[in-house]
Amino acid sequence: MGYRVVVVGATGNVGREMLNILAEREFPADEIAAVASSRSTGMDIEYGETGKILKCKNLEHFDFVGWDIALFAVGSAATEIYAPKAAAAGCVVIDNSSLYRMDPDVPLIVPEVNPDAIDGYVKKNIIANPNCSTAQMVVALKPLHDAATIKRVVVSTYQSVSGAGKAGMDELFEQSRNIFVGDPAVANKFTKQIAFNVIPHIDSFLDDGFTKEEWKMVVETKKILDPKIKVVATCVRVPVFVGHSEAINIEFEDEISAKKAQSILREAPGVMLIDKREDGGYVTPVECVGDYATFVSRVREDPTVDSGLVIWCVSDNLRKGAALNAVQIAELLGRRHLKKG
Ligand code: 11C
Repeated sequence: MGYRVVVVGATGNVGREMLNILAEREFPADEIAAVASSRSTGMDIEYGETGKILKCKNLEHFDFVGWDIALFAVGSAATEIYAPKAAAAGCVVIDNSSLYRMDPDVPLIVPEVNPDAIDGYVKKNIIANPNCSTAQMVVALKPLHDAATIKRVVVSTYQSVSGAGKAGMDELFEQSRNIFVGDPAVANKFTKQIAFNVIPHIDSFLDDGFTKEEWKMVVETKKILDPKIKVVATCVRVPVFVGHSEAINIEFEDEISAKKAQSILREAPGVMLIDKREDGGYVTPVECVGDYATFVSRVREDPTVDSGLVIWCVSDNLRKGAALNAVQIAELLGRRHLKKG
């Protein structure tokens, strides 16, 4: 006997990837429901490449009773209404929004980093999935933290437009086309032109001058990996469709050489080290699309601190940054708590 699984937000970028990944990994599901807002009711949705078509159901009227797991990929406003309903109906919610991430009664999980924290899900029947830029960073940092204890992280991100949903991808496409044909590059989704440009602003501004995206990288890293680690981030939107990149400066308590770090990262779960120190011997976002790994390249020692490294980290933000991590959480939940068969 398998699970009855709901994907909420099944027509969005992340929801579709959730369905693809559930199918790819042959998640032991007896039944899958694709659920979205009323606009999409009745729409045909592919269950990965299985050839199976799911008819989209209306979230407003969906009854979560009898369903085991719901993967939520909708905004915080809809999550706030429907996630507690699903959880109260006995369906465990794995939520991709930022709503519950910092709730002390909700575990925030990256399975390669803090799998044991999942046991806390029983308090609310909800598990949070981190922000995409945090997820890939903590996968890369975890093995290095275990080896030499990280004190401080300075990260600059290069985030793709798919992080802002389909509207972000459409805006990059439209603006690029308009610029080529001499039409105005109108900005709607982003605050400035994104085509052939970079924008140092993701999510809303906070009183201290940081953005919420930057704040999330700080607090989520502390919750998932270690509250003692200091993090400062600059998050930047770049004209890339899929794949977030990060330049990460890491300061350690203990000595760690670049060579040692490379050998640790080579063996680390979820990490793929591609670091040839030659032309093209590193990973760029277009190469990570559709992959599961968090890629690490350009590992080198930082000569400006006593013990420090600089790394380049790239991952598919819709996969490890969202849908894959959510499905891995569902797999972990199944192994530890919701055993079937
Ligand atoms: C972006 N990281 O690239 C964001 C998207 O808190 O889950 C995900 C926002 C979040 O725009």
